[in-house]
Amino acid sequence: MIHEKYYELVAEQEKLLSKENHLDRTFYNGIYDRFENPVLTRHHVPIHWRFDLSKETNPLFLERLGVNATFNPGAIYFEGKYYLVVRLEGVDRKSIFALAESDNGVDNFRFIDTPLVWDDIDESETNIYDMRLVQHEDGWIYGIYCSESKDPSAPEHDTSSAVAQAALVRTKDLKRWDRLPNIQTPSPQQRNVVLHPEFVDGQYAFYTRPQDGFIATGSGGGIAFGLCKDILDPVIDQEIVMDERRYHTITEEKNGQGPAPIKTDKGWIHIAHGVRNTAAGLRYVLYVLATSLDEPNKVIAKPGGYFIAPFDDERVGDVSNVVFCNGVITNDQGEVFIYYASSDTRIHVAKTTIERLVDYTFHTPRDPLRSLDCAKQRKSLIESNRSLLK
Ligand code: M1P
Repeated sequence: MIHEKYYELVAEQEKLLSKENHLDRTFYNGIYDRFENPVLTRHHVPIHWRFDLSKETNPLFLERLGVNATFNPGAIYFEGKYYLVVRLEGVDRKSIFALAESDNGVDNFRFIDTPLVWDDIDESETNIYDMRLVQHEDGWIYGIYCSESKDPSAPEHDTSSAVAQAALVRTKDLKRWDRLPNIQTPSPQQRNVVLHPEFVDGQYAFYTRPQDGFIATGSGGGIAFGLCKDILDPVIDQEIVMDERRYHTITEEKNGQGPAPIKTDKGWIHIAHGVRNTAAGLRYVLYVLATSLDEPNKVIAKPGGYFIAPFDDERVGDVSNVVFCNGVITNDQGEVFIYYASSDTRIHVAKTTIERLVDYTFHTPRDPLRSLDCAKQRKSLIESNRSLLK
């Protein structure tokens, strides 16, 4: 027999799930729109994913498997719907992947089926997160995610050192997933590995992020690019940095590719994250760059500064002052839905168009890298505007 409290909670939750999400009219930059509400929070997770509904085994109706956060989703437009593969973090700190769907991409997202599972080929794998979903021209949908294990070389008293690797799964229907071997690179640690959607020189192409340590990239210089002949034995022999991190910029501490790049007439547009250190800890923002259509590792445009930064309430959460994006969807009308998480806690959408994104990418001035040059850059904007305002 189902506990009566279940129906009360479902009715209450339905008000949240069916709530329309409207544009946030208090925000304007012309580049993208924000929405009033997050698209997914832990409160959207179905009641029957958290509670034992039986009155016999759960007479007090206690939550048995709580959820701490929903964030960093991979995204794909599939058979007319917007899908997110969400990083769902339990109260036990482990992240799992859960599929949510929506008809319009901005509201009414609902978790469906059950969390995703596949063959368990690596006993040491402890945590999994941040999936990039890529519809590749070979016909498969690939999911590349971070697979984290305890560092086997850490001394016994060290219970926090970890090793991050890039794991690979693929599917044709978002239901059945095949696990492929982990991607091997020359780097001791990897996160933010992303598959390019097209073959390059007849090979699979990946954006990687070489790093020496689990948190700090060490000698890892930025977002890199590498090729792999066989996706069933994914080995990348060489990683060449294409977008380096840099002193006194938004990428001073580290950076990483976000979702797979968006193809436009002008070039591949990449959304990435940049990290700098502050007295209050790391600050994560999103930035944009474009690479050449023929050479997707050749940067041809890079607007200065950040594209999206933590805004108002987004600043606060489990890991405050963070925005992170690993999912974007472009629909047939040229609308672009950028799914980003704030402070490792909840998921938002920002909406733009290919036209606006191209304009932003190719016409926003680069970072001049020095304060006096920044002052001259702004002075020249003001002076040309003054002549119009006269
Ligand atoms: O806590 C902020 C982010 O930290 C990591 O980002 P990066 O891979 O750039 O080091 C990831 O753990 C990411 O999931 C998280 O949002």
